Amino acid sequence: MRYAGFAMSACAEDARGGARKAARSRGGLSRIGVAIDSDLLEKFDRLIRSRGYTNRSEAFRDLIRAELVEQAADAPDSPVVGTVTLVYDHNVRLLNEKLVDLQHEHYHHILSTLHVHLDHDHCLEVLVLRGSSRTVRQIADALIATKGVKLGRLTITAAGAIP
Ligand code: NI
Repeated sequence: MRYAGFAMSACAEDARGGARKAARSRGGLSRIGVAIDSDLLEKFDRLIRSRGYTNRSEAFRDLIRAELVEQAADAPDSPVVGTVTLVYDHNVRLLNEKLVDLQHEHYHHILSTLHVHLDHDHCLEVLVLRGSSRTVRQIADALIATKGVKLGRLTITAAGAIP
């Protein structure tokens, strides 16, 4: 076991003003110490370095936030914002019409759409949806499952305050 030194890095970072996100939170900044296996810590350091983090505290806070948002979005009635990315072949008969019909059925949940003509055959669409977690997932599933849609992905984030 090795002491990971989160408290120290949090202090140093604070002095540089890098912890603005945390400092702005209502509760102020708490400093904690975390005991962690050396092997696990090395893996964690490698992971966060590969993702561009320059200190553990920021990575640690972002991981906690992501878990909290994910847990909140698991509840079907939670208000969420979802981003749906679709790639489809616009030559597939009636596909465009089907996707547009689906979107108009749920127009009050669709905040914005972006259409990019990827190449001669393929279109990329990005939709931003807002609603309950259940509704956003249902709309996304219907769009992604439409015949002719080659790739589809939904990313959900909390619609309210991010912790
Ligand atoms: Ni297109």
